[in-house]
Amino acid sequence: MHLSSPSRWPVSVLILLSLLGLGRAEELFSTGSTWRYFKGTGEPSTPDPTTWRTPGFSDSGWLQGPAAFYYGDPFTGTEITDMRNSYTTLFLRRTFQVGNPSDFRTLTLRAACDDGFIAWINGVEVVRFNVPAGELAFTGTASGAVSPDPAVFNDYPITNPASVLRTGANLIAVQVFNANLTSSDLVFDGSLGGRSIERLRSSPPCSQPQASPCGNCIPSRSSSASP
Ligand SMILES: [Ca+2]
Repeated sequence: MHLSSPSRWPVSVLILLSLLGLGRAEELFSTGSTWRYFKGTGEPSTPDPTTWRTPGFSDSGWLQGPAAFYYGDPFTGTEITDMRNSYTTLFLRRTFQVGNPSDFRTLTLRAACDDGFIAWINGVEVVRFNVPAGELAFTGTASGAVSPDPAVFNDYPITNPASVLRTGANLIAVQVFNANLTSSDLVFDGSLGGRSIERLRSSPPCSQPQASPCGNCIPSRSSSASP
């Protein structure tokens, strides 16, 4: 059966998708994206070690490269060749654009990580994987070695997307932790995306004249106003 564009689906179908938590998939950034990164030989921001997670922090002096950030396992991207026996953490930052935060019914960080990480969006912690509770310094470590090894991609759902996303530029910050200084490997790569529902217009003008009443007309995305 041929499925037409969601912009042409009846309103009843879109409402059903909304109730089911489904809708249009929207990727905010992909795996292999470019990030700014800072090697954990010291705190990335002082005197407040949390400032680096916030949008206003300047990371212009940080290194830059594509994910995955890794050593010791068969990934591609940015190899961190001096980490083993030297430092246990890596700090990552990147910006992404959001048209309308309230459009997102779900938001998921999909990540592969060895051995643990904490992620913040616009300074708000959204995911914590395989690390202890509380604030962790640049000398912190993961709770243990990750399994399976090499690491695989897992989904980390983020609750209440509209409360953490902003219209326009958004900042995601990630602190990656190795299990210990002598660990043979490390990796982090991730993508961010969610499900959004097509915008509905209450009194739509139909783009094409129709014989029947067009109370359920939905404008195509190309012809609708920008959010
Ligand atoms: Ca490791």
